[in-house]
Amino acid sequence: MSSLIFVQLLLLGLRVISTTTDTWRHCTDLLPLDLLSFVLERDTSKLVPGVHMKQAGGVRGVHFSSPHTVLSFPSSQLLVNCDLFPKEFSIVVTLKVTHAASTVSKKHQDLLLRSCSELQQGQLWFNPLRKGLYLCDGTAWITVLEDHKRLDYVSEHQVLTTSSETHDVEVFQVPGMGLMAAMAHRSKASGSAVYLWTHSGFKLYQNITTHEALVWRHFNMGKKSEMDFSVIYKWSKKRKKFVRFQSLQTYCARDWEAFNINRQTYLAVANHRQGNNNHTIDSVIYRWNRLTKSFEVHQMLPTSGAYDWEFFTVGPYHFLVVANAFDGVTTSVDSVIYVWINGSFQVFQTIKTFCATDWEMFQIGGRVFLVVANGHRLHGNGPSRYAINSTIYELDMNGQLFVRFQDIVTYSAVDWEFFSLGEEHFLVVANSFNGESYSLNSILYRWQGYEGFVPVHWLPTIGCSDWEFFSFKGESYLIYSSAKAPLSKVFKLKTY
Ligand SMILES: [Ca+2]
Ligand SMILES: [Ca+2]
Ligand SMILES: [Ca+2]
Repeated sequence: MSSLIFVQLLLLGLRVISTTTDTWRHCTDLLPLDLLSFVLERDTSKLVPGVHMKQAGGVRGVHFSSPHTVLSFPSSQLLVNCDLFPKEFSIVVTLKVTHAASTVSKKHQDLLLRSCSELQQGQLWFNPLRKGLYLCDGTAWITVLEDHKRLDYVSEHQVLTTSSETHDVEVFQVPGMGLMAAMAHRSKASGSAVYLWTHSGFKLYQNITTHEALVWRHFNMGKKSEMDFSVIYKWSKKRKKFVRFQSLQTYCARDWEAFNINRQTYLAVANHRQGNNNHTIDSVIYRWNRLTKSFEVHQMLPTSGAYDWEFFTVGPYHFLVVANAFDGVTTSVDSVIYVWINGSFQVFQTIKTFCATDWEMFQIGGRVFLVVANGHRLHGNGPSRYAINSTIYELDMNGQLFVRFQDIVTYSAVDWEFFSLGEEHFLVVANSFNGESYSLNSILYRWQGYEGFVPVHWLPTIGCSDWEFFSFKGESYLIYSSAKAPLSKVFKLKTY
């Protein structure tokens, strides 16, 4: 292993929290030290066995082919006038790893991991595959530094046959039960269903026979009549089932968003359409009344073919953004971001969207982003365009406005899902239709800072209607539902 590593520089920068014990002193405020200078002779022609000087790309480095005892030196040379090893320290290592090193099999790596014995005690080992630095304590390699897990590839984990096509999937935890998925199925005959996560994947747990049902805080699909009801289901701890809780009048409800402001619970419903063509109607914010134990109308907000509500909080501010899809003539309509002021939502900003179907808010570092899924461009009786931009906006903290950050071409996008794996951030888009086919790729994008989101994986889907990310026992998954086939697929995100 060590023969494959070309060490260029090894520095020990000591930065220590000052602590004093009675007589034993921790080493503190030490200057950065060049560790290599302690083991290398100034005259490079007199190097100890197993050590060679190397030149690569104009940089000189040291090549260790085997550890040798003459390379050790007493710690008192480093830690002067103090007794205890520093509580905090950083080691800066610059390594040149040959191609062969990065292709060492994992099995070989594990063998090396196990070979820590008393002989190696105190030795550091850099593993280029795991990008980790380890210290042998005499029996095992203890992690000093290890890189966060990264997405390697995506594998199919489960193909779940469902009773019918599915509009929406929601994954959530139920205490005492585990991970569950609620799916809004299209067929009225079979209704919607709740699935429970098992070691082999999701298994049917409960059918919700009430057609066009809503599971509380989790999902809903509306009915295509002028007036309809959405039903709130509540998890019954005693019966271990979702039970009917409250019915609310809705108009082709497309989405429910539950949120809390000042310890009050609210529900926002996206009323899509009244009758066959009236899209400019009110959507409703409900508030939970603790006394009557029911949801009551709190505020009505005008919407145009509303598809989605997204609630989010930035510092002390609460925002609610609606995805407006259609006003009866065109899909080029304003979607509206509201901000909570004195107990109600007021317009904060309007953004032009094209059949907006989903808003997703996410944060990277201290930055706040909003991404919209644009479905298609349509005006009057003209043709529809499905390959259009969906746009990521960033909140400009100074200007206090969301500004365009990145355009991404999507194909009748119906959902964006943001998730993080270790230090990496991803967006996956549900592309549903390209004008000819429902069989097309959903694309996984990785955050690359200045470059924005860059496509990294193409996942074949059929009539994709929704993506959800979830984690279970340290493993990460993505599930998608299909509006065109009676199946859902679970993908496992393989990391290294
Ligand atoms: Ca929503
Ligand atoms: Ca979404
Ligand atoms: Ca989703």
